Amino acid sequence: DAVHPAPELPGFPDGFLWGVSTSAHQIEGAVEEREPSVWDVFSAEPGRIKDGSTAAVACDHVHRHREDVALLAGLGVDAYRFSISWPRVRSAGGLDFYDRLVDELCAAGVRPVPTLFHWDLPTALHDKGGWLERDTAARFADHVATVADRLGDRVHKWITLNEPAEHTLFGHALGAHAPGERLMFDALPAAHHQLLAHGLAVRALRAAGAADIGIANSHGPTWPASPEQPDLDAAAFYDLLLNRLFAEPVLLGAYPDGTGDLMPGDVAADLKVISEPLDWYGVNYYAPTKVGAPKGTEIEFGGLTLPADLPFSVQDVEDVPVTDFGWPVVPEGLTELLTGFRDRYGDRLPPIVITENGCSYEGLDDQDRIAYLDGHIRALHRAVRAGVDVRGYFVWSLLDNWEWAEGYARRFGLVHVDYATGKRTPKSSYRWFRDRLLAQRARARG
Ligand code: GBH
Repeated sequence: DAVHPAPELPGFPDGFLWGVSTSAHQIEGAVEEREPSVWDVFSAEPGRIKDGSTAAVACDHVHRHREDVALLAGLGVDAYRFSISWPRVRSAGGLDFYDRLVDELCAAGVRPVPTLFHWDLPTALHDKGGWLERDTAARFADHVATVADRLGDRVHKWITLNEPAEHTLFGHALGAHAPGERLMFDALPAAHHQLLAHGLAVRALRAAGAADIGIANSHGPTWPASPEQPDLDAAAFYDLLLNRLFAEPVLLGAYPDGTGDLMPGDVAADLKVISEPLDWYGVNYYAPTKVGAPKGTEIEFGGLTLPADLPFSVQDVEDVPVTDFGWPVVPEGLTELLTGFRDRYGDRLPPIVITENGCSYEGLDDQDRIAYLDGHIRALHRAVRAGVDVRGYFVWSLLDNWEWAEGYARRFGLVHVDYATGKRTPKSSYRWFRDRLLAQRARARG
C-alpha cells in the first residue's frame, strides 16, 4: 500500500538520524499516577484552554505505550524523541515507566532520545518560585543525575530542554501557557534559570558518562515587514528575543546586545556553565515570522493574542499556504534559517539536528502534511548541500496530541488518535514517511 509514487527524497549523509517527536504532558495521560505539574493546574482554570480540555487522558500513552512502540517500529524510524515527566519521576513509580519504555524501544530497534524538560514543571517546584528561582536549576540537575543513573546504560542521546524561549515568552511573559505569569520583561530571569538548568544538566549528564547531548531550541527566520528603519529595528529586536537570546549563551557563552545586564545572579560565571560544549544543537522549526514596528493594537499570533504594548508587531506572511492552525508554510525558511545560523556562528555551531518540524491538518488522507514534510525535507537537504552539517530530522509528531492552550483542536500527528476511544489510525503521511525511510535505507546500503 505504498503512497504516492512521487519522486524520492534526495539522499542524506550516512548515519543521518530519522525520527519522530512527542512530549510527556501532551500524550501520556495517567495524571493520577503522578504528581501534578503547572500544566495540570493551569488547564483546570476556566478560560485557559480553548476547548476547555485538560491532558488528564490525552493519548493515554502510559497505558498504551506498547501499541505506540509498535507504531514506531512499523514506521521504521531510527529514533524516538519523547520527554520524561519530572512530576512522574517524583511519584511512587519513579522512573519505572520510562525504564520499560526504553527497554521496549531498544527491543524494537528504535533509539530512545529523551528530552529532560518539556514545560511540565512539578507544581511543588513552582510553589517554591519555579523558573524565577535560581534553585530550580540546581533541583533540575539533581533530577537529571537520577534519570541518567537509571537510564544511561541504554539511552545514548539526550536533550536537556525543549524551547526555553517559548516557555519564557508564553508561560512567563504573556501568560498564555502555564504557569500563566504575565511578567512581560520581568520574565527574563525564567530564561536565565532555564539556561542555567540546561548547563547544569549537561554537566550532570557528562558526569554520568553521556557523550551525545543537545538542546531543542525554537528558531525561525525573522522577516522585516518592510525595509523601513522602524520595521528593521522591530524585526531585529524580535530576532534578539526569540533566536539570539537562547542560542548565543549556549553557543558563544555570551548574552547578545547587553541583555546579560537584565539577568539575575553572577551572569559571567553562569555563562560558563550555560556554554558547556554540546555534541549537537537541536532546532525546532515551524515557520518564519514577519515582524514590523508596533501598531498599538493586540495581535493574533500562532493562536495567541499578544498585548498591544509590545515593541514589535507580528504580521501575516502573505501569499503562502497556511496550515489548519493558520501557520504559514515556508520550507525555504528552513534553508534560510540554517545557512543563516552557519554564517552567524561559524565554527561555534555544532552539528544541527532538526528536533521538531511538522504541521496541523485535519483528516486521515493528509496530503497537505505530506506536501509540508516533503517540502521541508528537501529544504533541509538544500542546507546540507550548502555545507550545513545536519545530522537528523524529527517530525512533530508521532501522534495527534494535546496542543497546549489549543487543547485537542490541533492535529499534528502522523497517526490519528480518536480521543473518545484511544484508537490509533495511521494517516497517509505515516505510510508516506515509512516508504521514504525505506528508500533512504535502501540507498544507504547502496
Ligand atoms: C512546539 O512549539 C512545541 O515544542 C510542541 O510541544 C508543540 O506541540 C509544537 O511545537 C506545535 O505547536 O503564527 O505561524 O508564526 C512550537 C511553538 C511554533 C510557537 C511557531 C509559535 C509561530 C507560528 N512555536 N509558532 S506562526
